[in-house]
Amino acid sequence: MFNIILFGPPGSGKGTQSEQLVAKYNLKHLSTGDLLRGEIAAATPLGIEAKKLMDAGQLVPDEVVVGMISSALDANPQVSGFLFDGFPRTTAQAESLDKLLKLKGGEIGIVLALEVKEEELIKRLLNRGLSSGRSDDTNEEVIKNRIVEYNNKTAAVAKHYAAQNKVQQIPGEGSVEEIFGLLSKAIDAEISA
Ligand code: B4P
Repeated sequence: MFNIILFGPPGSGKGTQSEQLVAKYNLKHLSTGDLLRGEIAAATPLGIEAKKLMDAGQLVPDEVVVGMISSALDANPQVSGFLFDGFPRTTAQAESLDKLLKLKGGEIGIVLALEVKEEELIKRLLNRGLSSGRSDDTNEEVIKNRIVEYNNKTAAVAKHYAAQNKVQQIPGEGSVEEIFGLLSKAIDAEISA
C-alpha cells in the first residue's frame, strides 16, 4: 500500500492535481473538503454544523474529520493506496492518521507540499468563486481567514512529517501539467527507492 498526502494552503492546487494523480497511480482519493461538502449537500446534522465553520473560513473539529477518514479507510479495504487531499490539517489529525494507518499495517509514503504565494492563492480562489458556487470562495475576508488558519494550525503538519523525512516541497505555480509532472517525478522516485 502506497499512501500519499497532498499538502498545501487553500488554493494551492490540491484538488486539481488529485484528480490526475489518483488516475495515474490507481489510488483512492480522500478529500475531507469533498466529504464535508457531501454532508452539507445532504443536509445532515454534521453538514449543518460544518457549513457554519467552513463559511467563516475556520477548520472543522478534529474528531469530526478523523471520524470521516476512519470510516472511509474501513470502507475501502482492498485499495492499493490512498491519496489524502486536505487532510491532515492539524498535528492532532496527523497523529490520528498515523495511528489509523498503522492499525492497517500501512503508513504515509510521501507528503507532497505545494508552494504558492499568498497573492496567487487569493486570486485563484476568488476566480473559482465566480463559478463554483462555493460560498467560502466568494469573500476575500473568508479566504484570508482560511490562509490564517493554515499558517496557525496546518503548517505544523509539514513539520510533523519532516521529522519522519517524508516531505518534498513542490513549486505550485506554473501550468497544471507542469506541476503534475513534478509531482509524478517525486512519487516515481519514492516508489522506486
Ligand atoms: P478544501 O476543500 O480542502 O479546499 P481548499 O483548501 O480550498 O483547496 P482545494 O483543493 O479545493 O483547491 P485547489 O487548490 O485545487 O477545504 C475547504 C474547507 O473545508 C476548509 O476551509 C475547512 O473549513 C474544511 N476542511 C476540509 N478539510 C478539513 C480538515 N481536515 N480539518 C478541518 N477542516 C477541514 O484549487 C483552487 C483553484 O485554483 C481552482 O479554481 C483551480 O482551478 C485553480 N488552480 C489549481 N491549480 C492551478 C494552477 N497551476 N494555475 C492556476 N490555477 C490553478
